[in-house]
Amino acid sequence: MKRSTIACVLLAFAAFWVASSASSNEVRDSDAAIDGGEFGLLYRCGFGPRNTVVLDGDLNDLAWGAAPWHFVDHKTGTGPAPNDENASLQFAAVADNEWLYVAIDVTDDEIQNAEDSAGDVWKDDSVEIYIDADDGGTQTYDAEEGKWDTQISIGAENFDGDPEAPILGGSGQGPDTGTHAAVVETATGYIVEAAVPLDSPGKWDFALEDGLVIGFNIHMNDDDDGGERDNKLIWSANDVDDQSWQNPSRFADLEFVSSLLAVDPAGKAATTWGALRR
Ligand SMILES: [Ca+2]
Ligand SMILES: [Ca+2]
Ligand SMILES: [Ca+2]
Ligand SMILES: [Ca+2]
Repeated sequence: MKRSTIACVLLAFAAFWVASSASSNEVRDSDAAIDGGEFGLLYRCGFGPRNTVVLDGDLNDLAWGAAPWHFVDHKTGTGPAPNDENASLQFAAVADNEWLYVAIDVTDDEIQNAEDSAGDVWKDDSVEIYIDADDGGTQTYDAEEGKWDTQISIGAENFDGDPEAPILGGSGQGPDTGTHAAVVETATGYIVEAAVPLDSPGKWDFALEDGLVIGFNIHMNDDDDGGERDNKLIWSANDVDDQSWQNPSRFADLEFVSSLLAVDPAGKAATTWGALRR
């Protein structure tokens, strides 16, 4: 084989590798000391008193840097997009003593956030966080304290809004869960930085401990040209028919794992997550 031919073949392989690796679902453990779980089935969420996150749409919080991230590519869901630049996301979750924080870093090429609001925001650019308080996995939503199921919809209509009073939608009284959220536009899409209260009166009151499991899912709605939704991405591998909004058996799981951010001796910055038991 000529050298130029070999070079061409290598280039083709490299291009294929880059293309395929840029669009594959994966769990990114990064600096996390805890195992990140299993894509589409389990997210392992570190909890500890130092995990407090500032809701400002900036993901420079120490807790985000140490959390595992799950990357959802453009093909995963009931409405696949043409490529990751058009629609994809990565998310992470951490908890302190009061809140379950969820960060969703969305890649979206065209923002549509002015046509639909709150309960109809699934037709515009938006994300959805799902909680099944007892991991009951029932076929319909429970509306009983401790077993509560909910869908919390957060749209790009919240750009630069008040994080303590976001416009929310969702079934199972999602807007009444007490969830806060900051939503900001980025060069490649938008970021949602949300906080779901661990105590939502009448719905749930989580006492976090190692191994506590709740039902959990993340969705992304993508509208690029106005009107109806164009793409729908779904993290949970159980949700093959976009039924999470009314069927908790489609959710995956979130497991709480005790983890303290370890502070370096100078006390300036957390450098890693120590698997320190309290
Ligand atoms: Ca932040
Ligand atoms: Ca898009
Ligand atoms: Ca339930
Ligand atoms: Ca869009």
